[in-house]
Amino acid sequence: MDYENILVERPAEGVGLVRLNRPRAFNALTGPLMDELMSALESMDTDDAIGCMVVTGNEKAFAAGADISEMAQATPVDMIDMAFIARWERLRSIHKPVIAAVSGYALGGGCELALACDMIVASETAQFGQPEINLGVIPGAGGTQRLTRTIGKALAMEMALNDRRLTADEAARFGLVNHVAPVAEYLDVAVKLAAEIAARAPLAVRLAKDAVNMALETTLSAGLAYERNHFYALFATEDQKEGMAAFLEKRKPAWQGK
Ligand code: DAK
Repeated sequence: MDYENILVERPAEGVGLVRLNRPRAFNALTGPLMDELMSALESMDTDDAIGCMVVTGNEKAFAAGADISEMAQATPVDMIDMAFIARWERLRSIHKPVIAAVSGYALGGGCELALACDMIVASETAQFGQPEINLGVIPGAGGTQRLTRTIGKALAMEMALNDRRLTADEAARFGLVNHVAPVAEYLDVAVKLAAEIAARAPLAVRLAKDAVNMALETTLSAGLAYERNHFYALFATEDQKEGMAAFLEKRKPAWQGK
């Protein structure tokens, strides 16, 4: 498929990579760019050759937020008609893991896009922020909710109310980021992590992602029951039989995704 705002690659076995590609606007997330990103991820999600996806920008910017010129004159009805919300919600329906590889600016919707991914690998220059307050609005794609759940109320308040930015090291310290690497290496680190996950039992990976995400949605009792049901369900798979047999026979498992 031809895309105008993203680049799609297969940098390693089992890994699909999407590069946001509007460098002159710091990858500001226009509607067409978001549509292309979601279409690319959805097509990778149903591609048996791919087990994990990476979304990245360039060294200077992951993304500087939603495109302000698209929103400047909008009414509330325009925002709803633009299918703004639906576009972003599509990310929540992706079953395979998505890793954000972030360098430079991850601001506003850019920060929220990274937060909506399953893991974040950051370069040393990454900068996470919710500067919407400077525009007379607030985060609208999960910033107040996902940040608060991840880094806690105190810092989330400061980010949303006073444009406090987090460096990569701070983001790692507060649990927002999985790994920090030099600019020259962060994408390789993300792709290596994705390749490792892609080589694992696909159905177990999918259910593990789903169960971890459920922890953000529900009570502990309901979450434990949800986890247990996923655990039981995996005993209906060939991969569970193979994984346990391989352990007992002291060999490497050969996953089928069945
Ligand atoms: N939108 C549009 N253009 C942008 C942009 C953005 N977010 N960020 C940068 N650009 C453009 C600039 O307009 C400029 O364009 P030209 O003038 O060259 O045509 C070009 O990129 C270079 O920017 P600067 O000249 O400003 O470069 P600097 O190095 O001085 O500064 C910067 C770089 C990234 C620090 C600065 O551009 C900046 O602060 N950008 C805005 C960051 C921001 O406020 N982001 C939050 C936007 S609001 C929702 C979904 C999503 C959202 C809300 C709801 N729903 C599902 C409901 C998201 C909202 C947002 O993200």
